[in-house]
Amino acid sequence: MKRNILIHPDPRLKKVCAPVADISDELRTLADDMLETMYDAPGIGLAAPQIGVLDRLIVLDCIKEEGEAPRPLIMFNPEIIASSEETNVYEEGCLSIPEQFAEVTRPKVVDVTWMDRDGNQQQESFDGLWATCVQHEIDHLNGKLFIDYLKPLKRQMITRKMQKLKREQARA
Ligand code: GNR
Ligand code: NI
Repeated sequence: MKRNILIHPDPRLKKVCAPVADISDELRTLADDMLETMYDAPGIGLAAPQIGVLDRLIVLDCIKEEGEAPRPLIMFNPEIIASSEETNVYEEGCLSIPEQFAEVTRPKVVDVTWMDRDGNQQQESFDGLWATCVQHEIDHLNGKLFIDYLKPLKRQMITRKMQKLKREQARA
């Protein structure tokens, strides 16, 4: 089932999310709904707080090449255990901040641990767009948005645009 994506500013997007204890059918359904919502958007990642659920759960699939097999990843309690000194700059966007883009600098390579859909512990090193995306998603679990990396004036400009968008949506 497709879920509604919250638009910034929303207090739920500023919360630190709670770790998941063990994986229930309810949580598996939630993860599947998040993947469906992400692919439909379309986006390359989605964090549970973006649909109003304050659990430490993210999904991602950064394969963008036409014809390449999809690689949906579901991560419960993802943790960055190592980050490279080398950084990368990406033009980031966010489904909770539609049509706004800005360059963000982040570590180029990150090692991440998480629990998968079957409750198995996983670890992998991510590079390039995958590394940017997984960091962007884990930030969401800590109440952080990509605009928090921007200069206050630019952040404020984007927030005002989003407030206007939400007012217009409420009237529609
Ligand atoms: O779809 C998305 N694209 C994207 C592009 C560059 C850096 C990060 C992202 S994540 C974003 C989806 C989203 O908002 N996830 O939280
Ligand atoms: Ni986002």
